[in-house]
Amino acid sequence: MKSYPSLSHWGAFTAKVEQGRLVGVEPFVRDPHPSRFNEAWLDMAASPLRVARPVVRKGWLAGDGGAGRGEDAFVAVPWDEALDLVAGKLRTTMDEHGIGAVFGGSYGWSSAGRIHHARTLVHRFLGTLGPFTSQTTNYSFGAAMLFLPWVLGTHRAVSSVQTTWQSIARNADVVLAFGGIPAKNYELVSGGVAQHRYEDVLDELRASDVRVVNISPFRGDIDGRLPHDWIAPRPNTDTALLLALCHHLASRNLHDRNFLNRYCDGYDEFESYLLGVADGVPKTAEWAAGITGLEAARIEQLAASLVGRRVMITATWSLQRARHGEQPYWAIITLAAMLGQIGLAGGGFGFGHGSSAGMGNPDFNAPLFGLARDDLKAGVSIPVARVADLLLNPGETVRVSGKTLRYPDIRLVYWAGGNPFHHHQDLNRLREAFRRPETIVVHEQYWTATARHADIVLPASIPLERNDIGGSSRERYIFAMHKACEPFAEARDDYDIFADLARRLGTWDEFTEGRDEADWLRWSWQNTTEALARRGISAPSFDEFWSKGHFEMPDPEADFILLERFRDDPETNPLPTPSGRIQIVSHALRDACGEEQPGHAAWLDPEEWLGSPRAADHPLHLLTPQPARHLHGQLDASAFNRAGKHRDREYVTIHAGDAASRGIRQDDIVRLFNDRGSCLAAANVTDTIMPGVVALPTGAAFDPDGTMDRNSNPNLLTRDVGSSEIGQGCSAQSCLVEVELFIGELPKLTVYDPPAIE
Ligand SMILES: Nc1nc2c(c(=O)[nH]1)N[C@H]1C(S)=C(S)[C@@H](COP(=O)(O)OP(=O)(O)OC[C@H]3O[C@@H](n4cnc5c(=O)[nH]c(N)nc54)[C@H](O)[C@@H]3O)O[C@H]1N2
Ligand SMILES: Nc1nc2c(c(=O)[nH]1)N[C@H]1C(S)=C(S)[C@@H](COP(=O)(O)OP(=O)(O)OC[C@H]3O[C@@H](n4cnc5c(=O)[nH]c(N)nc54)[C@H](O)[C@@H]3O)O[C@H]1N2
Ligand SMILES: [Mo]
Repeated sequence: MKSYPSLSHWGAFTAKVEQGRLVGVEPFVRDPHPSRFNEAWLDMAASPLRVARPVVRKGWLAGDGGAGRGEDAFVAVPWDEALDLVAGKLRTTMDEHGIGAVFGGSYGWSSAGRIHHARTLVHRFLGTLGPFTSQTTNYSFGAAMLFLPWVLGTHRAVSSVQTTWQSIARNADVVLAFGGIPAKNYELVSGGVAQHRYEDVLDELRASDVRVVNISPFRGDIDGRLPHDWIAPRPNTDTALLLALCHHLASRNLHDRNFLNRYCDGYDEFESYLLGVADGVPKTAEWAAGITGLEAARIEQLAASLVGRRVMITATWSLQRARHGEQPYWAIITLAAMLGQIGLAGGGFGFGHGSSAGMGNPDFNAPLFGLARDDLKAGVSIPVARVADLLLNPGETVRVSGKTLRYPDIRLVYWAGGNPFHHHQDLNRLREAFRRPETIVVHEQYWTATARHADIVLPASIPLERNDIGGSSRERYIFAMHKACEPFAEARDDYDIFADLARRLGTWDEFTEGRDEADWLRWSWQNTTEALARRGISAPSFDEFWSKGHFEMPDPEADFILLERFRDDPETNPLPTPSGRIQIVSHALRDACGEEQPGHAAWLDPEEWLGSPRAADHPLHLLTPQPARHLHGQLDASAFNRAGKHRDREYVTIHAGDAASRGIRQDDIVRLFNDRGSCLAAANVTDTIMPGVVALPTGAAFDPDGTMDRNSNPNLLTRDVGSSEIGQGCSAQSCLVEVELFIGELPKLTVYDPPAIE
């Protein structure tokens, strides 16, 4: 038996290989609480769902214009023929319509390894051909990414290092955790968890006696082992609750005027909205009660409990994956500013504690290098979540954070390392959008729904089948990833596929820079070594690193606290905003981002929520949290994940009262539906979710039958609309549905078998 170090987003491990086959997976010895997801490799490495050879859709060969996508059979073709077809189609598309007609945004998580990171490689390859159409921001925190620069000057408060848990535990009196601190999210981090620390975070908070408040529709968003209070506002109404907390402070003159004067801009204008001077509606606890469904007294109590205390306000990213998802974040910044503790240990705010492993870790800032090339600029770049709009509306415009983008006419779509039929909202609409282009090319390891909707599918290797270097800047270790097995069937590395295509298209030199995998590994480590040297940290030689399998980052000297330097000296370290301070009010945003934006944190109707007229027909608010037993659409088919399902359907969590009134009992199969579509799930009846709210995690593979999904993919139901003109982020969490008992024979799933290949 041979052993090879490797890495997934959910953790580092040693692959045990016998006669070329993976037979065991041992977690990284320095990971105190390894993820069980690793087990899934045992059946996923050589799963029947692996794409085995290049295939082309029959209808595409017959020139059906895309009509049969998602339904046709495929024909297997030799690699050379497949590459000729792809290169030929790229060439004719460029000749006839220009490279802007090629869409290569290719959003998705790809691999933990940085050299073989598929999405980076798509961009690098298409970039050698010219300014192709791409995607910016992300599904995770896209709304915040474009919003925060208006208020803080950059999006680092959501995209970069967060105030450490250690400093919060030591210094905070109260943690208000919007969206909680869900254990499941700590299973992984983009780039790979080195050490799962959720238990440590719980221990630190428990030991320090800090009062933790879970503000979320779901009690389980904080592990029961950490004593905490639970406050459950209706989904998408956090802004109203936050405004009422602000109102409590302002109306009693308990806000920190010194902080607001010295560090913020525009408070007085915001206050006139808050007190109702501007619109005649004071944002009182009574007012917020009508929106959030909480009792006014409870809101007053919560507000009073913050006064004179050191308060840390955290929010998960889910709050902003919603219609007007920018507003709760602005309201949090505003409340934190009124409390006056931004930049102090144990105070202020954080966006992402609770959303993935590594959040709140010490600032390791591990330097990792992949094959991105900034000199190969993309052309038009749309916010990721506007993908269906792009394909459906060529020539139309969209407003994004004060700019106008025109959607190019897309003829060819290229995807590698992502699964839009997992990640996008309103999949019936996406299906229609995916019928528009002339050609869709996908590299995949597995027969995902996206691969099934493509014209040419090229089989890609998995990390165990290639050498790489991986890690997350947030984690303590950088990892060597050794090739443990030969590629499955005819699978190839994305890098080699692109190199061969580049050769056909005359850009091989530019794409490869003359390097192969071995050269890139050394190049990457050399960059890491130099970056570390600039910080006075010495790294071992490549060979030493490679044979040891990991490199340990030293502990940073100080605890990271968000905006500490600004707090210490705002004159020397101003924020890159118009005022140099925190924009409690932004006239620039108001003027740039459409009529509905008042230019400060405000309650804006999210349209699909429990207080809207639409709730008459679809009275339940559907949340679509990240799945507890896998990563997005990945590992869905694994035995490990399927053991957590019931009759091969995902569980939907529903309140006992809502279940009883619909005649639904534990484990019953139910149908979730609205005007956009429907899917099936198994009922998990509980009182840990608030009445009126149901939660169906993402990730079940889309198995369409007309407009319904035989499986449990919640994106049949979610709404495909931008968060607002500010962020144009995804609004997955603003969605109303009805749930009913499913009667009849459970349809047979087809998506866990490969499609027909001739
Ligand atoms: N309703 C709803 N929808 C959501 C969300 C939500 O909260 N609610 N969350 C959103 C969020 S935050 C995210 S990040 C997205 C995630 O969306 P995605 O990142 O698109 O989801 P994954 O399933 O991780 O897709 C990655 C795909 O890349 C493939 N892959 C991995 N490695 C390689 C490789 O080396 N080469 C190639 N060619 N392929 C590879 C995998 O097999 C997998 O199919 O989903 C979003 N969708
Ligand atoms: N196990 C596992 N972990 C993951 C992932 C995975 O696929 N699997 N994906 C990773 C990725 S890509 C990302 S971006 C992060 C996402 O991280 P998050 O966005 O934090 O994850 P979610 O599970 O969508 O949301 C967290 C909780 O927010 C609550 N919530 C939803 N809407 C509201 C609301 O309106 N108000 C309040 N107060 N609470 C609300 C829900 O109850 C939910 O459980 O997770 C990462 N972690
Ligand atoms: Mo994400």
